[in-house]
Amino acid sequence: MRAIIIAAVGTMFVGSAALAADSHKIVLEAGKASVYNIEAHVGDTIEITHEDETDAKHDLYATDEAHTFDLTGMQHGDHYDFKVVEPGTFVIHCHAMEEMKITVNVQE
Ligand SMILES: [Cu+2]
Repeated sequence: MRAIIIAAVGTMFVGSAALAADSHKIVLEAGKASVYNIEAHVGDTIEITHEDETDAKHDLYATDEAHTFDLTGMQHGDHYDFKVVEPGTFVIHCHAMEEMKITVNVQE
């Protein structure tokens, strides 16, 4: 699974490179996410890190047209970074936990 995540990161970084871009961390820990709302700008990076040592599964995915990924099988220690490339709002869901929804609001 780790190799698949790294390969996906490679393609996601072909987005626009904005100056002074921020990064926003989502840490998966103790059965939950560290944030459920992210305010970002185009060119910012979202960094998802799996640090959960419980049995909770975090198979995060997003189906937004401009921000699509599926991290099914993510394991402790894995991480996935991607750039937000389009303005708008999308939600990162978790296949394993219906209540886990992280809203990302992207402005120009
Ligand atoms: Cu989860």
